[in-house]
Amino acid sequence: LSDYDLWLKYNLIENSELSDSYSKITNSISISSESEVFKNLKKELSLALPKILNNKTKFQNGFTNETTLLIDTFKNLPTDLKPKIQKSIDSVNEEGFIIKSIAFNNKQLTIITAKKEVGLLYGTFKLLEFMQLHKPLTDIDVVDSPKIQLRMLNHWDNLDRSVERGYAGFSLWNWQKLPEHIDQRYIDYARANASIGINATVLTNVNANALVLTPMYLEKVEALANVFRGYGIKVYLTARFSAPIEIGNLETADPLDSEVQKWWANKASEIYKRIPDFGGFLVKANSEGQPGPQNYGRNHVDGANMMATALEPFGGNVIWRAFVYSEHDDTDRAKQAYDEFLPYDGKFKDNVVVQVKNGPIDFQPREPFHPMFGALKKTPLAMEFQITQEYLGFSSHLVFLPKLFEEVLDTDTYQKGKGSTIAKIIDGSLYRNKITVMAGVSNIGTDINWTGHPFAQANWYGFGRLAWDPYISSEQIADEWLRLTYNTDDAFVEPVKRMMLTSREAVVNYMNPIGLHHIFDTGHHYGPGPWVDNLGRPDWNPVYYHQTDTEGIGFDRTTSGSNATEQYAPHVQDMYNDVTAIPEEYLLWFHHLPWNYKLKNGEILWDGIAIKYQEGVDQVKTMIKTWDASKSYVSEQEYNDVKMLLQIQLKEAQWWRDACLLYFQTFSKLPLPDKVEKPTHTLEYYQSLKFPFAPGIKPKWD
Ligand code: BDP
Repeated sequence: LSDYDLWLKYNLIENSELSDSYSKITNSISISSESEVFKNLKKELSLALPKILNNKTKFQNGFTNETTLLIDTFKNLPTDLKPKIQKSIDSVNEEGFIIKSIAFNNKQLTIITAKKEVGLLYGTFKLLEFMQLHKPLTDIDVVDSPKIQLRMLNHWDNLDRSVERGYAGFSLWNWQKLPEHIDQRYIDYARANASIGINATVLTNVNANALVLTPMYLEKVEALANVFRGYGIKVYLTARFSAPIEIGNLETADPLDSEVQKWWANKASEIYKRIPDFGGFLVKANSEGQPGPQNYGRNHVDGANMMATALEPFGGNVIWRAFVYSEHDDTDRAKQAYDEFLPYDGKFKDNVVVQVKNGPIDFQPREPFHPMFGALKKTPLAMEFQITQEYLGFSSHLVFLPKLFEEVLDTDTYQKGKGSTIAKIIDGSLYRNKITVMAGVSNIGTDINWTGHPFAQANWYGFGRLAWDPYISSEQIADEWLRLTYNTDDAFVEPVKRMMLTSREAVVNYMNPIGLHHIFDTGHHYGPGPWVDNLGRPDWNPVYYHQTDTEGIGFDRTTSGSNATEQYAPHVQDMYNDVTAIPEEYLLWFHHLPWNYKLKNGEILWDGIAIKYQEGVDQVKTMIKTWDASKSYVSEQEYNDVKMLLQIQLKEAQWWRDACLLYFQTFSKLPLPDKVEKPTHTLEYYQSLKFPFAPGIKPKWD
């Protein structure tokens, strides 16, 4: 099944001229080392080239041939070749690479070189990518480096192999068969990640189980780390704050207790004995019931720095999450993380990074950016995106997320004047922070196609590309992914690319238009539940977020309301506070407005909301048409798979539209505009819908 191969299809090139020119470049390959990384890049070439070019490749050490592909680290290149590359090599970082055609001693060389071996792996994948994209290679000159140091997947995988918010089957990690059995999946997972530059993986759920830190599991983690190392990927684990009690027999997990500190130091040293390049810990503390330093009257700095001290001798990092909101705090949930963390700016140790979700609530189809970005100037902040579609239709809906990621990364925080974009904060160029991280909550599982929806592969791919370079466009990503995955024919790529690029706005329109948010049904977060008002905490209820009444709709977060706007830079505050200046896509996030408020296009708010819901449905209908027209470019199975999923998406877009509009209408008491299709059921019907089963719910222990 080709779905399994992701974007590494290595389809045969039919154009013989192109194929011949590639063959000339690659039919003799010089490789000098037998290290793990070299073995892996050689394996990749041996797999890919015969498929792409339908011929055999010869590996040797040296370049006797007229044309040779020479793959070696810079320090191992022939001395008289080095000056030709010196300038380029000086300009790349430790993981960067160079691909260059050079005439040398009457031979034509194509050189892949780098400071470190991992760069050679990235360079090799790039060369193969260029071939699959049919780009010319004869005069190639590529100089490339990742702009972010840690390009990381966060798996929310439990030890029982269920995946929190996972919609693509079970966890890849087969703890029962590890360490002895190395599933081919682990290797293919590592290949896929390396091909897009992902270099770190957190194997376990942020709602952590301390057991993973016991020797029995560490042995298994070590086996995975041994596979991933050869692909440049470091392993991280989530650390449950109360582990010293649960698996260490201590009575406390107080970070200022010397026994606790010793326990973590010993644990770190035990882990590093097994995994010398272990990355460190990702920690969710004092959030949604997880234990943390506050249980002992301490704060985030006490907790994070204690773990950082334990990891420091080995070069490990603590990634401390900022996703906190307290049950004892009734301030607007959107404000709480900023309030809690701002006083700690500059107080964390050098090996601590604070990981912040892109928006202040929780991975909604659209949120304004998290106010912590740019506000903490002395603490490195990691971006946390969610690749798995918890609030975006799981793996049934086609939503191209790089469009969302790009919107966030391009946003200007104005925290250091105009041009203080989130991309510049994340890549460290704005505040010169030492550690830079972009994390994505993985959407991968045991499904044959890895991600449930075939197009969700593009979200994994796109996340990796943006973590490498947060400035590339979502359009470029869609274009490349389609060519690598399906077909290089422009007649296929252009319309399907447009379909992908509109899919994110479609989901916003049919779920949460004009700044609405968190109106999802309880627990599973799948369908609409704007009426839900009976959950334990006010800020778990949709009615808290849309604040609808007979007068109007929306959450007033301006100076007259919760004043969440004060957490942004003055320019952004002014824009968000001013109902005429705020981009309308954030309107109801920040403003409570009357039903007859006039939108920029002249529609009244009620009509505008209804028309957006309809537009979302219509966009899905267009997606279906586009896919139908693409039938001849993909296999029958690929065609049918996506076609069926799009039908689900249409049905559910209509469900969202009808359920939300019928509910809001009980307040607005206004008729639906003509353009909007009439609901097929009553509000009571939508309110009565129950899910017998939805995957990915939180585990029982928290
Ligand atoms: C929310 C999820 C929950 C996670 C939590 C987190 O609903 O399952 O545990 O975020 O990020 O989005 O910690």
